[in-house]
Amino acid sequence: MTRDILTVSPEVTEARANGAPVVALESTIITHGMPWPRNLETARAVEAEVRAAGAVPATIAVMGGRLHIGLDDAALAALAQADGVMKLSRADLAVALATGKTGATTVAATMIGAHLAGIGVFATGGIGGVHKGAEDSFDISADLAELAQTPVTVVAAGPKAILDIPKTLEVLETHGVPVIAFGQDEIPAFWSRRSGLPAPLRMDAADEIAAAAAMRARLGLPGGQLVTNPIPEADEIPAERLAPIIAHAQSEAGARGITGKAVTPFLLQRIFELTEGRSLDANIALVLNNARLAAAIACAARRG
Ligand code: PSU
Ligand code: MN
Repeated sequence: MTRDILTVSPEVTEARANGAPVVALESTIITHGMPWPRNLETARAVEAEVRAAGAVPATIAVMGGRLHIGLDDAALAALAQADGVMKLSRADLAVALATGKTGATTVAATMIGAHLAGIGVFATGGIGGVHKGAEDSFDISADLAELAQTPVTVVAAGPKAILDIPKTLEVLETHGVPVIAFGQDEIPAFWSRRSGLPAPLRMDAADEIAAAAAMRARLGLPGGQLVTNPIPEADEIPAERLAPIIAHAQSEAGARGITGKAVTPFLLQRIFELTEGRSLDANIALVLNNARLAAAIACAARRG
């Protein structure tokens, strides 16, 4: 049914046919989340990390009117350097495909692609959430509604500190999305291990996370799970150090009238500049860490 829409790479096709573990990866982090050339280096390193952990990586993107599940190195390199790539969320996916555009998938659109291809585990850096000031802007990422309806386990390093983390947790709870902290009692906050907020749920083992996803399916509950995996200690930036930098970037975004899809990329770029690149080093370390955990969950799901 989706054969005329999806282009599944030979490696992912083979893995799916053999029931081998596959981990989906998003592409917006490559095109809108990190600067060239470290975006490509990171995309390659994340794929290598998934392989080293015994799973097959499937980076997802829209190219030439098709939804690609698994990119070869040439496609990855082209995407990382392309100009004017669309940032695709649930709302944009059909338009981009129908009009032959090139687009990078956000967490929401990557979940849709993964599910269409039968992939149940996905690693990223951070998810979108409720932005600070959302009571005025109504800026709430479509990633949250996607987690409520599409059955994919998403491994992220927690909501970014540019978001309103308590409100993000409230929206997820309202929508019945399990928010699981891996190996600690507190929700991690992306660049920092701690947020000061207790996690709604805690799990300590990849096989239990895989079992929980399977149990959701048995119960007939729609939607996925959000696994928040703390950044390794050696790579974290303490929340106190980042807070004034984030506040500064946010007031600039407000003064320049940045809204909608442009907000997250603008803030990430300014925080990169204001931390002299430290935020990017941390971002890369946490994505690799998430790739390892996602691969372990995918391997456990296969055994389960
Ligand atoms: N986290 C990152 N870098 C990113 C993003 C998240 O570290 O580039 C992207 C993801 O693709 C996420 C999207 O789905 O930002 C959220 O965008 P918005 O807030 O516009 O929904
Ligand atoms: Mn938004």
